[in-house]
Amino acid sequence: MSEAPSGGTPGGPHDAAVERLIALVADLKEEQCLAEVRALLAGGVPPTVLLEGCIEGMRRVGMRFEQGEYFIAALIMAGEIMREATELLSPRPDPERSRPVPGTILLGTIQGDIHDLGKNLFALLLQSNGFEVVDLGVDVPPQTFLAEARRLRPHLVGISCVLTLGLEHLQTAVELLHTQLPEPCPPVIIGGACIDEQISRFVQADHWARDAAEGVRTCRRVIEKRKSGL
Ligand code: B12
Repeated sequence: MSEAPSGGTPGGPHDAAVERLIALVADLKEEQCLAEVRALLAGGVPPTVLLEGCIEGMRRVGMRFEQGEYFIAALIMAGEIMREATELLSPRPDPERSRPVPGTILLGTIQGDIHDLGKNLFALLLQSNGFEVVDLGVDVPPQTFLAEARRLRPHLVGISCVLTLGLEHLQTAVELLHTQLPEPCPPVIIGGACIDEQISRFVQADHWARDAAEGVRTCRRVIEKRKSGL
C-alpha cells in the first residue's frame, strides 16, 4: 500500500514538516510528536494541516498493526497521542461564525465500537462552528439513538462507525431513525474509517462524510436547506 499522505496538497509549503510529523505519529514517538506539533503551530502551520498529518500517522499505525508489526498496545498508544494532539489543535469557538445557531446534532459511536477520536474531532469542529452537540459517547445501541432522537428532536443524527463489525448495528440504527420517528425525521449522517459511498448506500444513510470538515459542511448545508423549506 502507498504511504503517501491522504490529505493536503502534495508539494505544499509544509510538506516536509508534515511528513516528519506523520513519521513521529507512526513511530509512536509521543513526546517528540507533541513537541513537533507545538513547534509547527508556533511556526504558523495551520492546525488543519497538522491534524491531517496526525490522522495519516494513525492510518500508518493501523497498517503496521494489520501487517503484524504492531500489537494492541500500539493502537492504545496511538490513541493517546492523537487525543493529546487533538487537544493542542482543537479549534476554539469562533463567535463570528457561530452567530446564527446552525442547529443541534445528536452524535455517537455505534454499538460494538469504542473508537471515539474521530467522533470527538467531528464534535469539536461542529461546536466551533456554532452547532449544539449532544454526544452519546461510544458503543451506543441503535435503540438509544432512537430514544434520544425522539426526546431531543435534533436537526441531524451523526453516527460514527470505525469498525466493520459495527455496520450491522449502524444499518439497524438508520432504519429505526427512518421508520420510528414522526415526520420530518432527522437526516442521518455517518462517518468513520470504514465508511464510503458504497457502505453509505448499503445502510441507507442520508449523508456520509470522508472527514470531519466535510461532515460539518454537509450538516450546515442540510440544515440551511431544511430551514429555507427546500
Ligand atoms: C487508535 C485506534 C484504536 C484505539 C482507539 C482509541 C480511541 N479512543 O478511539 C483502541 C486501542 C481502543 C483500538 C481498539 C481496536 N481496534 Co483500532 N484502531 C485505531 C487506529 C490506529 C486509529 C483510529 C483513529 O482514531 N484514527 C484517527 C481518527 C481521527 O480518524 P477516524 O476515526 O477515521 O475519524 C475521521 C473520519 O473518519 C471522520 N469521522 C469519524 N467519525 C465520524 C462521524 C461522522 C458522523 C462524521 C461526519 C465523520 C466522522 O472524522 C475524523 C476526522 O476527519 C485505527 C487505524 C485507522 N486506519 O484508522 C485502528 C483500527 C480502526 N482498529 C482496528 C481494530 C481491528 C481494533 C480492535 C478490534 C483491535 C483488537 N484486536 O482488539 C479494537 C476494537 C475495539 C472496539 N470494540 O472498538 C482496525 C479496524 C478494522 C476494521 N475495518 O474493522 C483498524 C482500521 C486498524 C487496522 N488497520 O487493522 N483501536
